[in-house]
Amino acid sequence: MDTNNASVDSWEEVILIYSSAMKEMVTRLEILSNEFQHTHSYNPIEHLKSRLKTPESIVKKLRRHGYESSIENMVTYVKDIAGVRVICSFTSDVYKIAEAITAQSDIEILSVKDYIKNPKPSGYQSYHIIALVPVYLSDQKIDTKVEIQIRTIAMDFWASLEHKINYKFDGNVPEEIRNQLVDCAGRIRDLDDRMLSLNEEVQKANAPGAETKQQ
Ligand code: 0O2
Repeated sequence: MDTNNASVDSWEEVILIYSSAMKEMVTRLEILSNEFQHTHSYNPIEHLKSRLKTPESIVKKLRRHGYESSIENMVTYVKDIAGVRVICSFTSDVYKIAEAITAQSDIEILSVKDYIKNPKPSGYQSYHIIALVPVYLSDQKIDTKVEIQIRTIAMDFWASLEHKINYKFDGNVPEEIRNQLVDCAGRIRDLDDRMLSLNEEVQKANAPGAETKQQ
């Protein structure tokens, strides 16, 4: 990244804007979470994490895609400078949250990648949205990109271990371990499906009038 004074100033400004967009998205998700809890006595969000991409990681990504390190390139080509991760209990919750965020009229959805329906060859499963969130400054509105990754606890468990393994092997994970990870991802999918069915059965059994119907 350029380090002359003018650039450092705009770097700080850029980070302020991304950090504001990230906070805004977290607040929107917290509101949804509270509303679900209040209205349905049920919360589809287990927890939320947010992070700003480090300068090193931004530079690495730009290099990987063949771009020079500049603020302009970073704003144009790095779509996950501001990232929010939403961890849900069940796969159905992932889609509920995605739908609720997508429906917000002042958010523009730039792209959606459904790695749950179409997992990556690595086995990675998650639902990704790149959204433009309006950030209101004193004299202007800046639409800012935020990446939202939504997945289940089990998918997150897999992704975090796979990330650590990749880091340990510097990206060159031996084939045997890669195959095991793909196998684990399949088991996680089965587990998520079973947990969802189990939860639906319990919901049905506890629904008003269920006992009389069963008798
Ligand atoms: P980090 O360190 O998490 O920020 P892009 O590379 O973003 O320009 P791409 O590859 O189409 O374009 O984006 P994609 O597939 O939506 O992936 C974006 C992010 O998803 C990654 O960001 C990871 O966080 C996560 N991800 C994607 N594939 C995998 C995977 O196979 N395993 C794990 N553990 N995470 C994955 P970064 O910047 O690559 O990494």
